[in-house]
Amino acid sequence: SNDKKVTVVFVLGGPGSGKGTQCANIVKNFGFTHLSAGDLLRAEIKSGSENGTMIQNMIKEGKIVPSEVTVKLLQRAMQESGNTKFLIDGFPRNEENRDAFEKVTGIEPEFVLFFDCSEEEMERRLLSRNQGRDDDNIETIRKRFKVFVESSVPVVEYYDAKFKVQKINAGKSIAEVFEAVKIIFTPAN
Ligand code: UP5
Ligand code: MG
Repeated sequence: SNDKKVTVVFVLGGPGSGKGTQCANIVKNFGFTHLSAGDLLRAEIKSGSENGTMIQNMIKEGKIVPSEVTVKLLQRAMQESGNTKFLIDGFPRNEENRDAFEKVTGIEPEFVLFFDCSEEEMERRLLSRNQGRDDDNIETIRKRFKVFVESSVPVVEYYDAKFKVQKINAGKSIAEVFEAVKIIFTPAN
């Protein structure tokens, strides 16, 4: 049938907090499929889609792409994966994203993994990443931080009020952060 139980964990945290890095570790150990909304949007730009130029301009400005675009990409990737367990990284970034995903897919997240990191540390990481991302320059980084505080933190607060947030101190080393992540994903018995 079409209604196998689907498990979704939203992975949130500021730009450079380590979402992608830790999701790769979780995949290796716990059998999830990792879907980075940002990676899906960047792939859409590369594919030459009709939305490509709009997406590219929004990413360059650190703005949040309309959810009809992002939700479609996520839904397609979920269907194509053949898996039932997903880490959705960097989404939902605002209330509109959250509402659209819930309405379109009918999925509520199991929990939200939230990587808490200082802006100083995130800025340091982003400026030394050197992967040629259009948005890893100081002007765009400042815009991304502002959008995170104004639009994405309220989403974390929404789930926190429902006791669904697992907060991790993401300012430590990659290995130390993963030790804390592992505890959350390891069944109690
Ligand atoms: N690093 C990682 N962990 C470390 C640690 N513990 N100690 C030291 N270094 C660490 O890590 C960043 C860098 O830090 C790497 O070099 C890593 O080695 C190192 P990474 O794991 O890549 O962090 P991540 O949180 O994934 O950072 P990213 O830059 O991807 O976060 P963003 O949330 O800014 O980017 P995303 O790709 O999600 O979105 C980009 C843009 O797309 C958004 O600004 C927006 O314009 C758009 N977007 C939407 O519009 N809608 C969406 O739904 C999603 C994105
Ligand atoms: Mg990322």
